[in-house]
Amino acid sequence: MRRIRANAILILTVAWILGTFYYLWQDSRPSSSSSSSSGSQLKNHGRLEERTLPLIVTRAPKLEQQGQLLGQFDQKAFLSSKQLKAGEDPYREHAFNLQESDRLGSERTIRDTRHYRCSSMTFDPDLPPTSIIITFHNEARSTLLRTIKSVLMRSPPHLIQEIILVDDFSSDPEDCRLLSQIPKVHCLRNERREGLIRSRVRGASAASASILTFLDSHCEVNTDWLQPMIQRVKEDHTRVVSPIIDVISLDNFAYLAASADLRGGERSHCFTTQTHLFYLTPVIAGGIFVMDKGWFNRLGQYDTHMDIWGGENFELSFRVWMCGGSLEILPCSRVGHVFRKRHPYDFPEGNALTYIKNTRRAAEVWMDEYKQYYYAARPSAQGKAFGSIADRLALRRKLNCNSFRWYLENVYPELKIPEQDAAYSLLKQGGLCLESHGTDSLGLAECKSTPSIPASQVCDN
Ligand code: LR7
Ligand code: MN
Repeated sequence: MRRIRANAILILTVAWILGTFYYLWQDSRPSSSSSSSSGSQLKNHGRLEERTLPLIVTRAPKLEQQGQLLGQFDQKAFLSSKQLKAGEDPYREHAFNLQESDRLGSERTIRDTRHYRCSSMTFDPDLPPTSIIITFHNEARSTLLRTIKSVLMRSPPHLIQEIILVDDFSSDPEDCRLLSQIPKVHCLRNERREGLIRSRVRGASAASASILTFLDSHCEVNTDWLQPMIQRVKEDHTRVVSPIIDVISLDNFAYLAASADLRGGERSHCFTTQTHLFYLTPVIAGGIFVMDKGWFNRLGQYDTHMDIWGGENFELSFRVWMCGGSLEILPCSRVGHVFRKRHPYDFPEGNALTYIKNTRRAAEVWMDEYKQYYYAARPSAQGKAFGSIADRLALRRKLNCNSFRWYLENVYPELKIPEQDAAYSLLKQGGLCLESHGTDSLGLAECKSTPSIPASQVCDN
């Protein structure tokens, strides 16, 4: 009798140990370094942790599929005819390590950086297709081709209506011509340098799908990046949605997961709708987003008097919110981007003047009496030319948009005003701030000031 009892206890103990192991294994399966055990219930808490799937990678398509992906396009010839010469500085031309990028070739597997629960999301079977718009000026061939191939490889084919490249008067017209040989890819070449803002408007006008997707020319999209964004825009065409932007190292091209808490402007609201999780954000980084084409046009596309680079993301962000739309970041959508420390291309009017012109236009049209904080943060902008804004003011009246005060009170109540650094924090892109480097250059750098919102407030409603 005693022996039976001892056996029973032994069996129960073993079962309990096995059960505990199984439970722990289940819970930590996708996790490499989970710090909290309570916050993992995405459905209950709406909070994402940095849990990733180290063993599951996004697979490259098999060789036979590649032929179909690229059609007549000869990628070997395309890449090999323009490689770094021995002894050349690999950073000189593109402000990233070209040698490393070329070494990677036209594609690679990358880690699926999403929260593991994202992989069980479901989407409408009848999502509408999108036109992908990529503008580029003297982009490296290997990064540009990886951007295009990642889209073709990691998107459901029926969702890609076309990829529209806009070659912003790059030195070598062959890039544009050759890439057009890839099925679904069209390339429009500007006859003069226009800058990314007018180039995007040109691409958007040529798009035949009802949904527009903008990408920089040195990105790699990750697993199932597109469906969450198209789903949200399909449900409400006034939503403008962005992915979480992962970092591709400019030195070794490692693909690094960004924190799921990183969002434009520090807005701290996170919501779940059954399975679809999103953050509202006051500002988007600006390069990677999905927007309904009709809504893009109705809202006035972009301010086409802005040149080359900069400021258009603030202008678009203010306009979307103030004129009846919303901005979201979707943590289940991930896209990698090569962040650089300097611009590798020239600004015909100079870097600083161009940036001031663009941001002055945004401030003058949209910021009302709060533009004083912009000028306080950037005194050198006073008196600099910014052209006529009559058309944009007329657009604002026609669309009957809300005031900037409304935007601050309703979209960004966390922003402290009128502190001296208020405008400074308005000019932030995620964790990056605008900084001046010397007299004639502006760039994005890690913010020196700490954000005004404590991290603990992030996304725990
Ligand atoms: O004259 C130009 N013509 C162009 O077509 C200058 C640039 N470009 C292209 C360029 O090839 C690239 O594809 O425009 C794109 C953006 O230029 P980058 O990559 O040199 O600059 P960036 O990465 O700093 O760009 C960020 O800020 C810009 C401000 O105008 C735009 O909003 C970009 O879209 C934006 N990029 C992103 O948001 C990507 C994610 C970064 C984050 C967070
Ligand atoms: Mn970029």
